[in-house]
This record gives sequence, structure tokens and C-alpha cells, in this order.
Amino acid sequence: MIFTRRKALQVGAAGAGGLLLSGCDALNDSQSFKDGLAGVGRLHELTQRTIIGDSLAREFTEADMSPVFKANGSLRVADPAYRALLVGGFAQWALRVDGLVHRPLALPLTALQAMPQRTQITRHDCVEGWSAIGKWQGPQLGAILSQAGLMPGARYVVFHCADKLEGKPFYESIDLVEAFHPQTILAWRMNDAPLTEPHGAPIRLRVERQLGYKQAKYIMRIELRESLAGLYGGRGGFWEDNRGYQWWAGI
Ligand SMILES: Nc1nc2c(c(=O)[nH]1)N[C@H]1C(S)=C(S)[C@@H](COP(=O)(O)O)O[C@H]1N2
Ligand SMILES: [Mo]
Repeated sequence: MIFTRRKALQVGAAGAGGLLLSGCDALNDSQSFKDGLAGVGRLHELTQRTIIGDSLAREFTEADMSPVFKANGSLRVADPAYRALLVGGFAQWALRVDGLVHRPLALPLTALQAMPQRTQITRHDCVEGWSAIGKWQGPQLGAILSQAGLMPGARYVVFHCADKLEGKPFYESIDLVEAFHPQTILAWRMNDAPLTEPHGAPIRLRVERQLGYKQAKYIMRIELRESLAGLYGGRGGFWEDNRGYQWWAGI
């Protein structure tokens, strides 16, 4: 088991670049990670990572794109500060990147748009039983994290969103292997047009090897953390805390 676990992580780390190898070795040795191994979700994660490694999610062609892409979860953000930014075309908005980074960032939309862009046509799978194929464009999350410079303790990337569901702030999180995956982008463009409010304006995460509920919309702030403990319900996301969905949502 230990051997498999170590091997699984090394496969994942290799895909994310040598940079992550030391981080993942440290993750291997951390007590909270060992504790988490007891969970079914973690077993699924490790089994799957051993098999899929750093593989890419399938990409489709323009002809495959769904004529209608359903919007789900929050479709509108009530927060007055968000509404003012939306009215202003997000010209006053900036993405904050903070926590365990050497250089906290505040990146305007124009800065994200000026970075090298990735475009991908992928299938979104929601656990509620629907899928849709859409086209997404934006900078790679890894490039943004590299700009901020991760401190050695950074293990998780947390997305703080502008919306609330059931009165609770929406958030999600992924680990560094998913964060540095080439298909993990902060999309500001969907189907050749700027993101609309129902789909997460001004930016939303696309982490293509994961289920729909990990694709955080309305991202205001990205926080690098050593642990998910002590953050809201401690399970790493709104759905994980409130619906019992597994943190590892690999497809
Ligand atoms: N901020 C935020 N992100 C979110 C949600 C949400 O309610 N709020 N719902 C999630 C779920 S369950 C799904 S299936 C997708 C839906 O994305 P879409 O509205 O673009 O289809 O967003 C995910 N990201
Ligand atoms: Mo979903």
C-alpha cells in the first residue's frame, strides 16, 4: 500500500514538473495525508492516479460542442460588491492570489487576458446527471502560481468565490498536481464569448479531469494553503462540506 501510494504520487508529480516532486514527497510523509488515506475517496484517487498519471482529458472538436450548455448551482451572485463589478465590466476587479506565496498578486482581467492562453473543448460532467461539451479559454493556473511563487508549505489551491449557497460562501480546492496540469485554466471565455454571469464571470476554473462541482465559478481570490483543516467545514469545498461529495472528484 505504501509503495503504491508513493508510486502514484510520483507519477502525478512527474506530470506536474520536477518542481512538485519535493512537495509531494513531503505530502507523503505528512500525518494528515496518512490519516486521509483511510477514506474511500483517497483510495479512489490513488488508484486512479496510478492508472491515469499525467494524462490529458479528452478534447473534442467544434462540431461536438453542445448547442445548449446548462448552467447549474449559483446562476446569479447577490453580493452588492460583485454586482457593481459586473456592471462595470469587471474593469475594477482583480484576482487576488495570496496565502503561502512569495509574491501576493492582484491581477486585473486584462492581465489574465494578456498571458499566454489555452483553448480547449471538453466535456463537463455534473453528478446531477447531465453533461455538456464547451469551449474554454484562459491562462494556465500553473503560470499564475509560478508568478506568485509557492512557498514550500503550499499543498492546496483554494478558490474563494463571490456567491453563497444556503447562506454559506462557496469555495473549492484542488492539489498542486491538478493545479499544474496543462488543462487546468482560469477561463474568462466560453464558446468564443466572455463568460456570462450564470457560467461564472469574470473567471471560473476548468480542471478538466474532475467532475462539474470542482469547476469553481466567480473566483475572487486564490489562496495557497498547507491544509484544508480549519477552513469552513474542513473538507475542501462547499459540496464536500454540505453534501458529502468526495474531495477527489476525478472522472
Ligand atoms: N461558485 C460556484 N461554482 C460552481 C457552482 C456554484 O454553485 N458556485 N456549482 C458547481 C456545479 S455543481 C457545476 S455542475 C458547475 C456548473 O457550471 P455551469 O453553470 O457553467 O454549467 O459549476 C460548479 N461551480
Ligand atoms: Mo454539478
